[in-house]
Amino acid sequence: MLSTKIEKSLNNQIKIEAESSQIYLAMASWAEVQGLSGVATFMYVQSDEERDHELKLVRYINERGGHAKISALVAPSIEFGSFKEMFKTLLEHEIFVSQSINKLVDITLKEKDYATHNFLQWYVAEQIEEEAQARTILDKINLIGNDKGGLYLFDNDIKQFTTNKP
Ligand code: OFO
Repeated sequence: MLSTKIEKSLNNQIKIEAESSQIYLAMASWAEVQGLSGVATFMYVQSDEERDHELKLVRYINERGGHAKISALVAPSIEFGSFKEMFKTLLEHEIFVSQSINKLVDITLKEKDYATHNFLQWYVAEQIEEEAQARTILDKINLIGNDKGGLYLFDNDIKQFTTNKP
């Protein structure tokens, strides 16, 4: 059985994962309109993954006798300036999510909820991977600079990030 505090904190994380999915969907749509089809494909996959993270939490809360509550979401931005700025925003958002997961882990220890602590380890590992991926992509973008040919290749290459995932 989940304590009220843990249930509330996990429900808050559901909202964060759902908002992440919406943010990446908005990025996918923006990239598609810009003609960056590879970036759009990547972002559509990221959006789906965040929805999976949300569902995993919903199922866990209900399985442990709590009630996963689906709430209203903050609307994402619909313009992202340049694709470099968009990936910077993505990295900053992933860092924010990692901090939120860390706080959750901390609460589970204070509440002595070792089952939820164990459940959250998957999210800890996922955040390490997602932050590292965002940094790798930003490094590549910095290498390209303003080179149009480089951008074309980047847009093509980024699809591999979606197919190389375990
Ligand atoms: Fe939900 O994995 Fe990143 O944000």
